[in-house]
Amino acid sequence: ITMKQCFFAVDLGATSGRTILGTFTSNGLEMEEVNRFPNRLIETGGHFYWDIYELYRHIIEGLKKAARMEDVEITSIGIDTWGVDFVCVGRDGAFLRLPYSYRDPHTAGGPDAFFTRVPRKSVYEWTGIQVMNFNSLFQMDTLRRNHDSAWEAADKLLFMPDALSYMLTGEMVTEYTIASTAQLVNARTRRLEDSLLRELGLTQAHFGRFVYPGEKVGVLTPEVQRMTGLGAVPVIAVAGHDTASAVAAVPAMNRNFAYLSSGTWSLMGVEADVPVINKETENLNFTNEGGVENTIRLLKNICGMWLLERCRASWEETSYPELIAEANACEPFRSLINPDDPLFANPSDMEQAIKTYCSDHRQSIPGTRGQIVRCIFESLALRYRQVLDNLRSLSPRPIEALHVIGGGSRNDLLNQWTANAVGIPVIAGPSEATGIGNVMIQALAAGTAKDIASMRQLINRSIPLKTFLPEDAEVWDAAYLHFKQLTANNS
Ligand code: LRH
Repeated sequence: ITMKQCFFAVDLGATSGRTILGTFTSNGLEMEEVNRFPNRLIETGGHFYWDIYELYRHIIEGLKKAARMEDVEITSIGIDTWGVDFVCVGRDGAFLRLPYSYRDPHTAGGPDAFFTRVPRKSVYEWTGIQVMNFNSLFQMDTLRRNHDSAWEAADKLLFMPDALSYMLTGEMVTEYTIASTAQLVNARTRRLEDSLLRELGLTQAHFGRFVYPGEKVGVLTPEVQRMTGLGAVPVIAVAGHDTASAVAAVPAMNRNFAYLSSGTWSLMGVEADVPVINKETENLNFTNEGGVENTIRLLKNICGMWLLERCRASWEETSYPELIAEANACEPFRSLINPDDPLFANPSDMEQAIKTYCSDHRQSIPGTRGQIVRCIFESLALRYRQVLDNLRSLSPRPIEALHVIGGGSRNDLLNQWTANAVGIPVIAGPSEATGIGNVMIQALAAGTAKDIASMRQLINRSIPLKTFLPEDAEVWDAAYLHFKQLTANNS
């Protein structure tokens, strides 16, 4: 048999994870899922954690399965995860506690506490990162203020993708994209910002070797080799931040586009060559995250499918097609929410939180499942318009199309409503953009691929995409006016 040269991508989101084999053939890029597993918040003792050991076990299972495939040769492995969370590592190299989840409320008020010591303006000028309670900067400062025992004993801090790469290789790195979204990187020097580290009582020595996407972390430890049946396969630091990996895989033929990476979060933005840090981006609270090939992702976090994921959990995980059909059958624009209202950050009952919001804002209260889902989708589409309008004035380039990528791009109804709301064509797919971006960086590292632009064209040719053209402009314009009133005073 001829062996297929495969790249093994580990892609972990806040609600699910998967491992994928990617390979280049004459037909373009082929992706095959190896295993898929849930990722859950664990609530105990008043806190929310992630089970990193369970995630590691699933990765080992995936590697074992891939090792047994007869025609597969694994060239390298790359890991990307959701942003901002990290593990404290002790002097003996062991993890000190399960990592806190960014949904843990302990960071409430964290930014303001930090800004009493360092002006908000300086923090934004250095990092260009959107201020959110859960940014690692504020998580770390919260642990410091609380004299958290794991924090006080920590010798090293490893972000999620780097921590998992460490479990596989024994090597500690700090990868640029994941450190950037943490709000610890200076957007211009592209290194950890010492003035911020100092305020946290840290130095560069508290972090692993600083690497950029495409650099090698190390090779599988003898322990992992024994468990999986693989050899000394290299682990590559891909774009460790899932959003950076996803945006690398936008199948755009030119650069006049905006993207919407649609998963638990909706990340909407444009690609820039240099950070866009000014009064306007600061006031609108836009972020400048470090991306691949020296690009900057000028974007905004929008609460995304989290709203629906949480409702679904209390609806016995009713299938998406069923919920979408129910929403489609309901009356339009009956009630709207601001998806980014703090009420929705981590409520114990999402359905109730949506009802409460509607009642507080003197609107009809959605009663049925379809009404709830319709309210979520219409509100998201209108929020996308609001953010895209802002982006138009901030973007260095014209925006001619919106690329929707990630799991949420499979939702035809929401894609159509998004097109209606934003008034430009929506191009949907690939739904596995994050995994594809992960594979792309590994292929670049291996020399199999030339650059991101040519890879994007290859994806465009090898993956079926769907285009949605705007309709019903008047109805959506009217709804948008209503939405703007509802969300006045929010950015
Ligand atoms: C999306 C994401 C996003 C972060 C959030 C914590 O998965 O990485 O970019 O802001 O998770």
